[in-house]
Amino acid sequence: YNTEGSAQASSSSWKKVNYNNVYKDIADLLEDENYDDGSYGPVFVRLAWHASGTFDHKTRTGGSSGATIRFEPESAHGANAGLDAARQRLEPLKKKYSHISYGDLYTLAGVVAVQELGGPTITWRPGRRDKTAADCTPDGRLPDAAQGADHVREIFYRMGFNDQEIAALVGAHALGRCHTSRSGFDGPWNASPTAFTNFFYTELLNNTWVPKKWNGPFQYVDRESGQFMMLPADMAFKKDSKFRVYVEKYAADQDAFFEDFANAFAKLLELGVDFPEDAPFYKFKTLEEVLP
Ligand code: ZEM
Repeated sequence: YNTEGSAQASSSSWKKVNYNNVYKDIADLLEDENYDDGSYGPVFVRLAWHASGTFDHKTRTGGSSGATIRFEPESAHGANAGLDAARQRLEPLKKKYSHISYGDLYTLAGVVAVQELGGPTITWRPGRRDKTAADCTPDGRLPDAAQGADHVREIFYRMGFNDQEIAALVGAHALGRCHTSRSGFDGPWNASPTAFTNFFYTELLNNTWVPKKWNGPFQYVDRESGQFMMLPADMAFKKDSKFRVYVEKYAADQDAFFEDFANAFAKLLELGVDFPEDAPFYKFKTLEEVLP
């Protein structure tokens, strides 16, 4: 991809792209039996989140506009380990749709993944403009999995989220897994890591989580099977009484989770973006809804 650090040329480039076609092409890239649990969906969601979650509302820096996650030093920040797999997978679409910005491509990939894996419809707008390597955010803006509720609040309040939104967003940990080669942590959160469900909350509440016995970083595994995991930061949502209210709500009510996640995720992907006034809102249909 563009490693020269050049920003996008024209402010109206975004108008030349058919985003319904991009949606379909991203959806076609999800499945790969040789990658992880068979889908790039989870790592696309993580890419969209890490491209966006650098936002600081006080300085109005960071966020998905700019797509500085593709440049060093940001791409090499510890939290972003492994996300090159997602960026490489999407790169052919940047070639095919030359007028799309990386910021739009990465955030749209998160939307496609959530929807195609069975999650809610995410309202999305185009018009992010790519920046240069000079605009990379400093290390430390994304959450540290080894820490607890105070740290999680500090990080997400900086983006402008409240406790309810934070608790809804972390439900994305129904998807995917931890990789020892990336974060150092190990394992999936549940038995269906390629389906968007409210299982983060049900597993968190219904299992007994015990420290994993290993030489790796401190994490939890479920006592019964030892196959599923929780990060220390995940456990904070069970221990913290204010977060726990939402965990219980979302465990009991998948529709409430889907609605709150859709709103919070759409907000995340728009943090710090100055959209063109005429940028339309899209609600994409899934492939299943479109195809006969
Ligand atoms: Zn995650 N996340 N995350 N997250 N995340 C990982 C994986 C995934 C935290 C975290 O440290 C980690 C949100 C919030 C938080 C996803 C989505 C979202 C991993 C494992 C870690 C360590 C990485 C690896 O080894 O590959 C922390 C501390 C969070 C705050 C409390 C939010 C918000 C997300 C989206 C809305 C997803 C989908 C994955 C799985 C990635 C994959 O490759 O399978």
